[in-house]
Amino acid sequence: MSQGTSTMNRTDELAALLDGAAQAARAVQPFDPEGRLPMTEAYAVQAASIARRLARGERRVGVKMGFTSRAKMLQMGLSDVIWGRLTSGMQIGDGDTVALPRYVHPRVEPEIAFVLKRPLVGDETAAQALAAVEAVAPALEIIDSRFENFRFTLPEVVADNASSSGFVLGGWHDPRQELGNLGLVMSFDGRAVHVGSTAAILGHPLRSLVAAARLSAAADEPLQAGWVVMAGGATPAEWLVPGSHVQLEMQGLGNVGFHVAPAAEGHGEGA
Ligand code: OOG
Ligand code: MG
Repeated sequence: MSQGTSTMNRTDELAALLDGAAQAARAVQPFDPEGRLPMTEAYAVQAASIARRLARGERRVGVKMGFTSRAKMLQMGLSDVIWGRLTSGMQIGDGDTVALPRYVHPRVEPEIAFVLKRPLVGDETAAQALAAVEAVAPALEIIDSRFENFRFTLPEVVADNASSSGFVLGGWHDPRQELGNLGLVMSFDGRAVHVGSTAAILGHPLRSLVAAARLSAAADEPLQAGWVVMAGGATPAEWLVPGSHVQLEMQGLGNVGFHVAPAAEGHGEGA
């Protein structure tokens, strides 16, 4: 034992770095630009960074899936499905206003969310997964990579909780309806910026829920009743614009949206 030096291991160091970057809304340099960190290590960093949030009083509320659509894979240049952990501190109310200084370089993407009425153990079919769903809602995810220029390797983005930063849920609806090809429009100030379909999410968003159940169970954190699962972006993500109103309209499921506060004047960097 060496007194006076940090006893933190590499996993905890990286978790502290990323958690600190999220809290300070300040980007960090890539720490694994060659993508050499094993995925198990990357997920361990993610778990340790979430543990820091839970220690500050946030609650675990679910899972988010990433790179479940070709649009997102192409936009970010990565092709493996990943997942991240959602906490209560990330939820933004439908219709609320978000302040940009809270983020490094936020983007928004249209998703669909499930809330569970029963746990899922991880080897379910789509029909079995659907039977555990209490309700579905249109949802928006605010992603905010903690890496400079929103550029990262696969282990880096996994360690960074899949860029997860905020999520907004619309009204809940009965899941026993067509979900596999719902048209959707994401608009800024009433102008459509992306048009798509839930079919973009692994061909059917229930496949994303099945994957979430499998991956969570494999990580010894099986999906719980009451948890929310965000299925992944159906279109490319868009930069948030100061002073704008972001809205998602989804066929059969209604709208969800939020406001972006206008850029503050007279507040310099590092304020
Ligand atoms: C990683 C997160 C991907 C999704 O829905 O595909 C994601 C990123 O794009 O920064 O949330
Ligand atoms: Mg997403």
